[in-house]
Amino acid sequence: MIVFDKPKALTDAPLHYCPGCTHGIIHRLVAEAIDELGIEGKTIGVAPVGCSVMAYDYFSCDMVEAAHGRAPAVATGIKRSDPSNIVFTYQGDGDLASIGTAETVHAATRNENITVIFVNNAIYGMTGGQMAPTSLPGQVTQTSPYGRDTKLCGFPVRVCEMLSELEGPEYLERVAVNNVKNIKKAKAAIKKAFENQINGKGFSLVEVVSTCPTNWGMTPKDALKWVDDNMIPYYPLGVYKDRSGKEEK
Ligand SMILES: Cc1ncc(C[n+]2csc(CCOP(=O)(O)OP(=O)(O)O)c2C)c(N)n1
Ligand code: SF4
Repeated sequence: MIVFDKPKALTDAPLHYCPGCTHGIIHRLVAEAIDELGIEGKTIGVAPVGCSVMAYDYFSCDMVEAAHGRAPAVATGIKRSDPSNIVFTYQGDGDLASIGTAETVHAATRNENITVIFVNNAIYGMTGGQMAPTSLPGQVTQTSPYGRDTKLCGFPVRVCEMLSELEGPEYLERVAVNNVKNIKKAKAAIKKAFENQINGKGFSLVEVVSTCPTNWGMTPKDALKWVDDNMIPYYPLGVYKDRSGKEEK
């Protein structure tokens, strides 16, 4: 009897992520939601530029590759051309909160009926660990070797808080995947973000606080602790907007 298996919405391709990187966990949660909601045949994902650029090899649904940061605009086109499609984007923080800020804000304010999975690991992973808009004050990166100086580089962008000021979006929640309890909450949030789209409710974004042990210069275990000690205090978990559920932080 098989008690644990790969979700059907993931292909058999081995993931290329570094040891301890939580992109893989987030892929799995998205795939489980697709399986459980029975939407694989009509789901289209939009892959970003970043470490998860090859998401098109990992999800077994149809996938489209967007130019860096443009995934919400591409998803808008796919969804509007045939609203029976279930469309999700999967984006890192460099992709969504830096080069793609405009697309993110405008898709949210239009309340586009899409699902956005936003992976915040506080750094540019793929290109070798440069400072991201989400890098923490004082965080050492390749481009802030003495730590992020907020006088020089400004403060980190808190995407859920920023978007919650807009009237448009239906649902914004920040979750983490650094322990079992958080993974279970992340799964529920991701599933809800897809359910909202199925029910025609509109723009649903789940920010997942993630790890990059390679560019943080840590062991996988220390990276999970760093999420608790540094990321979550700066990026508090919770629901930031839920227009139908009326549950707001
Ligand atoms: C137009 C354009 N500008 C810059 C790049 C270089 N680039 C590739 S990935 C990336 C950052 C990705 O970081 P993030 O979105 O945080 O994802 P991660 O790799 O951390 O998962 C950058 C700047 C590019 N590919 N295209
Ligand atoms: S560089 Fe960072 S984000 Fe990219 S796969 Fe490795 S650990 Fe994950």
